[in-house]
Amino acid sequence: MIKLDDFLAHDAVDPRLTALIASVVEACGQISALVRRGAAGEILGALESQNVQGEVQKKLDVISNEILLQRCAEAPGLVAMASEEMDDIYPVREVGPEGGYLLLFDPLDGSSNIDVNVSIGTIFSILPAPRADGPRPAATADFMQSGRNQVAAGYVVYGPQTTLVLSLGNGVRAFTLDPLNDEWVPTAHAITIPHETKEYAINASNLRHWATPVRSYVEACLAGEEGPRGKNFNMRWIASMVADVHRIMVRGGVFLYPWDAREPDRAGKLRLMYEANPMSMLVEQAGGAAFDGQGHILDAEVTSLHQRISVMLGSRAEVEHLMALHAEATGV
Ligand code: P6P
Repeated sequence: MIKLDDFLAHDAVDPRLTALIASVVEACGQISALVRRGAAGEILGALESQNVQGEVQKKLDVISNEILLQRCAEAPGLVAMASEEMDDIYPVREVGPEGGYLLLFDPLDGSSNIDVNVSIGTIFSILPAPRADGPRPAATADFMQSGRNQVAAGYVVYGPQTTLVLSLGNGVRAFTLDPLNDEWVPTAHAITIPHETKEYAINASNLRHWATPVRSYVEACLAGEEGPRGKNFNMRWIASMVADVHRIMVRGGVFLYPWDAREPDRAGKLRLMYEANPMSMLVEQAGGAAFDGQGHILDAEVTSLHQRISVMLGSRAEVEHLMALHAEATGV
Protein backbone atom coordinates (compact mmCIF):
# COMPACT_ATOMS: atom_id res chain seq x y z
CA MET A 1 0.00 0.00 0.00
CA ILE A 2 1.28 3.45 -0.89
CA LYS A 3 2.20 6.09 1.68
CA LEU A 4 -0.11 9.06 2.28
CA ASP A 5 2.11 11.61 0.52
CA ASP A 6 2.49 9.38 -2.53
CA PHE A 7 -1.25 8.64 -2.56
CA LEU A 8 -2.09 12.33 -2.42
CA ALA A 9 0.43 13.22 -5.10
CA HIS A 10 -0.92 10.45 -7.31
CA ASP A 11 -4.68 10.78 -6.74
CA ALA A 12 -5.13 14.42 -5.85
CA VAL A 13 -4.13 15.60 -9.36
CA ASP A 14 -4.13 19.27 -8.28
CA PRO A 15 -1.09 19.96 -6.05
CA ARG A 16 -3.18 22.59 -4.26
CA LEU A 17 -5.60 19.84 -3.17
CA THR A 18 -2.67 17.70 -2.06
CA ALA A 19 -1.33 20.56 0.04
CA LEU A 20 -4.73 21.27 1.59
CA ILE A 21 -5.35 17.66 2.60
CA ALA A 22 -1.79 17.43 3.95
CA SER A 23 -2.52 20.53 6.09
CA VAL A 24 -5.74 18.99 7.43
CA VAL A 25 -3.90 15.77 8.29
CA GLU A 26 -1.07 17.68 10.00
CA ALA A 27 -3.66 19.55 12.08
CA CYS A 28 -5.33 16.26 13.03
CA GLY A 29 -1.96 14.87 14.12
CA GLN A 30 -1.64 17.84 16.45
CA ILE A 31 -5.22 17.40 17.72
CA SER A 32 -4.51 13.71 18.34
CA ALA A 33 -1.58 14.60 20.58
CA LEU A 34 -3.78 16.98 22.59
CA VAL A 35 -6.64 14.46 22.86
CA ARG A 36 -4.19 11.83 24.14
CA ARG A 37 -2.98 14.24 26.85
CA GLY A 38 -6.57 14.77 28.10
CA ALA A 39 -6.78 15.93 31.70
CA ALA A 40 -3.00 15.78 32.00
CA GLY A 41 -2.94 18.76 29.67
CA GLU A 42 -5.64 20.65 31.60
CA ILE A 43 -7.63 20.97 28.39
CA LEU A 44 -10.77 19.06 29.29
CA GLY A 45 -14.02 20.52 30.51
CA ALA A 46 -16.48 23.02 29.14
CA LEU A 47 -16.24 26.72 28.43
CA GLU A 48 -18.88 29.34 29.19
CA SER A 49 -19.43 29.80 25.45
CA GLN A 50 -21.88 28.06 23.10
CA ASN A 51 -21.40 27.31 19.40
CA VAL A 52 -23.75 28.21 16.57
CA GLN A 53 -25.72 25.07 17.36
CA GLY A 54 -26.40 26.36 20.85
CA GLU A 55 -24.21 23.59 22.26
CA VAL A 56 -21.83 24.18 25.17
CA GLN A 57 -18.30 24.30 23.73
CA LYS A 58 -15.63 22.08 25.24
CA LYS A 59 -12.15 23.53 25.53
CA LEU A 60 -10.86 20.94 23.08
CA ASP A 61 -13.58 21.85 20.53
CA VAL A 62 -12.32 25.41 20.38
CA ILE A 63 -8.62 24.47 20.47
CA SER A 64 -9.12 21.94 17.67
CA ASN A 65 -10.97 24.52 15.60
CA GLU A 66 -8.11 26.99 16.03
CA ILE A 67 -5.52 24.38 15.04
CA LEU A 68 -7.37 23.57 11.82
CA LEU A 69 -7.82 27.26 10.95
CA GLN A 70 -4.16 28.08 11.55
CA ARG A 71 -2.71 25.01 9.81
CA CYS A 72 -4.97 25.21 6.76
CA ALA A 73 -5.02 28.99 6.19
CA GLU A 74 -1.57 28.69 4.57
CA ALA A 75 -2.67 25.98 2.12
CA PRO A 76 -2.41 27.33 -1.45
CA GLY A 77 -5.74 27.42 -3.25
CA LEU A 78 -7.84 27.47 -0.08
CA VAL A 79 -10.47 30.15 -0.54
CA ALA A 80 -12.52 29.80 2.65
CA MET A 81 -13.35 27.53 5.56
CA ALA A 82 -16.52 26.73 7.51
CA SER A 83 -16.79 24.94 10.83
CA GLU A 84 -19.42 23.61 13.20
CA GLU A 85 -17.80 25.88 15.80
CA MET A 86 -18.16 29.13 13.83
CA ASP A 87 -21.35 31.01 12.90
CA ASP A 88 -19.91 32.42 9.67
CA ILE A 89 -17.43 31.35 7.02
CA TYR A 90 -13.71 32.06 7.46
CA PRO A 91 -12.47 33.72 4.24
CA VAL A 92 -8.81 33.04 3.37
CA ARG A 93 -8.42 34.28 -0.22
CA GLU A 94 -10.60 35.98 -2.81
CA VAL A 95 -12.65 34.01 -5.33
CA GLY A 96 -11.04 34.45 -8.75
CA PRO A 97 -10.42 32.82 -12.13
CA GLU A 98 -8.04 30.28 -10.60
CA GLY A 99 -10.80 28.59 -8.54
CA GLY A 100 -9.47 26.65 -5.58
CA TYR A 101 -11.15 24.91 -2.65
CA LEU A 102 -13.58 25.32 0.22
CA LEU A 103 -12.86 23.36 3.42
CA LEU A 104 -15.60 22.45 5.90
CA PHE A 105 -15.10 20.58 9.16
CA ASP A 106 -16.44 19.46 12.46
CA PRO A 107 -13.19 19.89 14.39
CA LEU A 108 -14.02 17.51 17.22
CA ASP A 109 -17.18 15.48 16.70
CA GLY A 110 -18.57 13.56 19.65
CA SER A 111 -17.22 16.13 22.04
CA SER A 112 -19.66 15.00 24.75
CA ASN A 113 -17.34 11.98 25.01
CA ILE A 114 -14.15 13.97 25.53
CA ASP A 115 -14.33 14.09 29.32
CA VAL A 116 -15.20 10.39 29.64
CA ASN A 117 -12.32 9.14 27.47
CA VAL A 118 -14.43 7.71 24.63
CA SER A 119 -13.32 7.91 20.97
CA ILE A 120 -13.97 11.22 19.17
CA GLY A 121 -12.96 12.53 15.77
CA THR A 122 -12.51 15.25 13.17
CA ILE A 123 -14.70 15.18 10.04
CA PHE A 124 -13.84 17.20 6.92
CA SER A 125 -15.24 17.90 3.48
CA ILE A 126 -13.64 19.70 0.51
CA LEU A 127 -15.71 21.43 -2.18
CA PRO A 128 -14.47 23.23 -5.29
CA ALA A 129 -14.43 27.01 -4.92
CA PRO A 130 -16.33 28.79 -7.71
CA ARG A 131 -14.37 30.65 -10.39
CA ALA A 132 -14.99 34.36 -10.97
CA ASP A 133 -13.69 36.56 -13.78
CA GLY A 134 -12.60 39.25 -11.37
CA PRO A 135 -11.54 38.80 -7.73
CA ARG A 136 -14.35 39.02 -5.16
CA PRO A 137 -14.67 38.12 -1.47
CA ALA A 138 -15.71 34.56 -0.66
CA ALA A 139 -19.34 34.30 0.40
CA THR A 140 -21.50 31.79 2.27
CA ALA A 141 -23.41 31.26 -0.98
CA ASP A 142 -20.22 29.71 -2.44
CA PHE A 143 -20.66 26.82 0.01
CA MET A 144 -24.25 26.09 -1.04
CA GLN A 145 -23.26 23.08 -3.18
CA SER A 146 -24.59 19.54 -3.40
CA GLY A 147 -22.68 16.84 -1.54
CA ARG A 148 -22.07 15.28 -4.97
CA ASN A 149 -19.64 18.16 -5.65
CA GLN A 150 -17.23 17.09 -2.92
CA VAL A 151 -13.72 16.50 -4.30
CA ALA A 152 -12.55 14.87 -1.06
CA ALA A 153 -13.97 13.77 2.28
CA GLY A 154 -12.47 12.18 5.34
CA TYR A 155 -12.35 11.75 9.06
CA VAL A 156 -9.72 11.09 11.72
CA VAL A 157 -10.87 8.95 14.64
CA TYR A 158 -8.99 9.56 17.92
CA GLY A 159 -9.43 6.18 19.58
CA PRO A 160 -7.03 3.47 20.73
CA GLN A 161 -5.46 4.23 17.35
CA THR A 162 -5.53 7.52 15.47
CA THR A 163 -6.76 6.61 12.00
CA LEU A 164 -7.43 8.74 8.92
CA VAL A 165 -10.08 7.46 6.50
CA LEU A 166 -10.06 9.38 3.22
CA SER A 167 -11.60 9.41 -0.23
CA LEU A 168 -10.78 11.58 -3.25
CA GLY A 169 -13.54 9.96 -5.28
CA ASN A 170 -11.64 6.81 -6.26
CA GLY A 171 -12.37 4.50 -3.34
CA VAL A 172 -11.54 4.77 0.36
CA ARG A 173 -8.19 4.35 2.09
CA ALA A 174 -7.06 4.34 5.74
CA PHE A 175 -3.80 5.52 7.30
CA THR A 176 -2.92 4.99 10.95
CA LEU A 177 -0.69 7.40 12.86
CA ASP A 178 2.31 5.58 14.30
CA PRO A 179 3.04 7.41 17.59
CA LEU A 180 6.59 6.05 17.55
CA ASN A 181 7.57 8.19 14.56
CA ASP A 182 4.49 10.35 13.82
CA GLU A 183 4.19 8.71 10.39
CA TRP A 184 0.77 8.05 8.81
CA VAL A 185 1.11 4.39 7.82
CA PRO A 186 -1.18 3.03 5.06
CA THR A 187 -3.33 0.40 6.80
CA ALA A 188 -6.20 -0.21 4.36
CA HIS A 189 -6.91 0.47 0.71
CA ALA A 190 -10.14 -0.05 -1.25
CA ILE A 191 -12.20 -0.25 1.97
CA THR A 192 -15.52 -2.00 1.24
CA ILE A 193 -18.52 -2.03 3.58
CA PRO A 194 -20.15 -5.51 3.76
CA HIS A 195 -23.40 -5.44 1.79
CA GLU A 196 -25.39 -7.15 4.56
CA THR A 197 -25.25 -6.66 8.32
CA LYS A 198 -26.76 -7.76 11.62
CA GLU A 199 -25.62 -4.67 13.54
CA TYR A 200 -27.42 -1.33 13.87
CA ALA A 201 -26.51 1.84 15.75
CA ILE A 202 -29.17 4.20 17.08
CA ASN A 203 -29.93 6.01 20.34
CA ALA A 204 -32.75 3.70 21.40
CA SER A 205 -33.89 6.09 24.16
CA ASN A 206 -35.60 8.10 21.42
CA LEU A 207 -37.85 5.22 20.29
CA ARG A 208 -41.12 6.92 21.27
CA HIS A 209 -40.19 9.98 19.18
CA TRP A 210 -39.34 8.24 15.90
CA ALA A 211 -41.41 8.22 12.72
CA THR A 212 -43.19 4.96 11.94
CA PRO A 213 -40.69 3.52 9.38
CA VAL A 214 -37.74 3.89 11.79
CA ARG A 215 -39.74 2.51 14.72
CA SER A 216 -40.89 -0.47 12.62
CA TYR A 217 -37.32 -1.07 11.49
CA VAL A 218 -35.90 -1.13 15.02
CA GLU A 219 -38.77 -3.20 16.43
CA ALA A 220 -38.19 -5.78 13.68
CA CYS A 221 -34.48 -5.89 14.58
CA LEU A 222 -35.44 -6.41 18.25
CA ALA A 223 -37.85 -9.23 17.28
CA GLY A 224 -34.86 -11.16 15.97
CA GLU A 225 -35.17 -14.50 14.20
CA GLU A 226 -38.78 -15.00 15.36
CA GLY A 227 -39.69 -11.65 13.81
CA PRO A 228 -40.14 -10.44 10.20
CA ARG A 229 -36.39 -10.19 9.56
CA GLY A 230 -35.79 -13.85 10.43
CA LYS A 231 -32.40 -13.09 11.98
CA ASN A 232 -31.02 -11.77 15.26
CA PHE A 233 -29.40 -8.32 15.38
CA ASN A 234 -26.79 -6.66 17.59
CA MET A 235 -26.88 -3.00 18.64
CA ARG A 236 -24.12 -0.48 19.26
CA TRP A 237 -24.31 3.24 20.16
CA ILE A 238 -21.08 5.13 21.00
CA ALA A 239 -22.72 8.56 20.67
CA SER A 240 -19.72 9.61 18.59
CA MET A 241 -20.59 9.56 14.90
CA VAL A 242 -16.96 9.16 13.82
CA ALA A 243 -16.50 6.10 16.03
CA ASP A 244 -19.83 4.54 15.00
CA VAL A 245 -19.17 5.16 11.30
CA HIS A 246 -15.60 3.85 11.58
CA ARG A 247 -16.93 0.57 12.96
CA ILE A 248 -19.27 0.37 9.96
CA MET A 249 -16.41 1.09 7.52
CA VAL A 250 -14.46 -1.76 9.11
CA ARG A 251 -17.11 -4.45 9.67
CA GLY A 252 -20.40 -3.19 8.26
CA GLY A 253 -23.57 -2.08 10.01
CA VAL A 254 -26.08 0.73 9.77
CA PHE A 255 -26.01 4.05 11.63
CA LEU A 256 -29.23 5.97 12.23
CA TYR A 257 -29.79 9.45 13.61
CA PRO A 258 -33.25 10.05 12.09
CA TRP A 259 -35.74 12.88 12.38
CA ASP A 260 -37.72 12.63 15.61
CA ALA A 261 -40.69 14.37 17.15
CA ARG A 262 -38.74 16.03 19.95
CA GLU A 263 -38.14 18.97 17.60
CA PRO A 264 -40.55 18.29 14.70
CA ASP A 265 -39.39 21.33 12.71
CA ARG A 266 -35.78 20.10 12.77
CA ALA A 267 -34.82 17.67 9.99
CA GLY A 268 -32.44 15.82 12.32
CA LYS A 269 -29.62 16.37 14.81
CA LEU A 270 -26.63 15.95 12.50
CA ARG A 271 -25.37 18.66 10.15
CA LEU A 272 -25.39 18.13 6.41
CA MET A 273 -22.35 20.07 5.22
CA TYR A 274 -19.63 18.85 7.57
CA GLU A 275 -20.99 15.63 9.05
CA ALA A 276 -23.55 13.87 6.82
CA ASN A 277 -22.13 14.82 3.41
CA PRO A 278 -18.51 13.76 4.05
CA MET A 279 -19.59 10.57 5.81
CA SER A 280 -22.02 9.81 2.97
CA MET A 281 -19.30 10.26 0.34
CA LEU A 282 -17.04 7.84 2.24
CA VAL A 283 -19.84 5.31 2.72
CA GLU A 284 -20.92 5.42 -0.95
CA GLN A 285 -17.29 5.21 -2.10
CA ALA A 286 -17.02 2.06 0.06
CA GLY A 287 -20.10 0.50 -1.59
CA GLY A 288 -22.65 1.49 1.08
CA ALA A 289 -25.63 3.83 0.94
CA ALA A 290 -26.72 7.00 2.78
CA PHE A 291 -30.40 8.00 3.07
CA ASP A 292 -32.13 11.02 4.63
CA GLY A 293 -35.66 9.66 4.78
CA GLN A 294 -36.58 10.97 1.34
CA GLY A 295 -33.56 10.40 -0.90
CA HIS A 296 -29.79 9.97 -0.98
CA ILE A 297 -28.08 12.36 1.43
CA LEU A 298 -25.61 13.44 -1.27
CA ASP A 299 -28.56 14.62 -3.38
CA ALA A 300 -30.08 16.68 -0.56
CA GLU A 301 -30.80 20.30 -1.37
CA VAL A 302 -28.36 22.61 0.41
CA THR A 303 -30.03 25.69 1.87
CA SER A 304 -27.81 26.80 4.75
CA LEU A 305 -24.32 26.28 6.13
CA HIS A 306 -25.43 24.64 9.40
CA GLN A 307 -28.55 22.87 8.18
CA ARG A 308 -29.41 19.57 9.81
CA ILE A 309 -30.52 16.34 8.19
CA SER A 310 -31.86 12.90 9.05
CA VAL A 311 -29.11 10.28 8.63
CA MET A 312 -29.37 6.54 7.90
CA LEU A 313 -26.17 5.13 6.36
CA GLY A 314 -24.05 2.00 6.09
CA SER A 315 -24.43 -1.49 4.61
CA ARG A 316 -26.28 -1.06 1.34
CA ALA A 317 -28.84 -3.90 1.76
CA GLU A 318 -29.89 -2.57 5.18
CA VAL A 319 -30.20 1.04 3.99
CA GLU A 320 -32.24 -0.15 0.99
CA HIS A 321 -34.52 -1.96 3.45
CA LEU A 322 -34.98 1.33 5.31
CA MET A 323 -35.70 3.08 2.00
CA ALA A 324 -38.41 0.51 1.25
CA LEU A 325 -40.00 1.01 4.68
CA HIS A 326 -40.08 4.79 4.10
CA ALA A 327 -41.51 4.34 0.59
CA GLU A 328 -44.23 2.04 1.99
CA ALA A 329 -45.12 4.61 4.66
CA THR A 330 -45.51 7.38 2.08
CA GLY A 331 -47.31 5.11 -0.39
CA VAL A 332 -44.65 5.79 -3.03
P1 P6P B 1 -27.01 11.63 21.25
C1 P6P B 1 -22.08 13.99 19.00
O1 P6P B 1 -22.53 15.06 19.81
C2 P6P B 1 -23.07 13.82 17.86
O2 P6P B 1 -23.16 14.99 17.12
C3 P6P B 1 -22.66 12.64 16.99
O3 P6P B 1 -21.29 12.46 16.94
C4 P6P B 1 -23.35 11.47 17.67
O4 P6P B 1 -23.65 10.42 16.77
C5 P6P B 1 -24.63 12.10 18.22
O5 P6P B 1 -24.36 13.50 18.38
C6 P6P B 1 -25.02 11.52 19.55
O6 P6P B 1 -26.25 12.09 19.90
O7 P6P B 1 -28.37 12.29 21.15
O8 P6P B 1 -27.09 10.13 21.24
O9 P6P B 1 -26.16 12.15 22.39
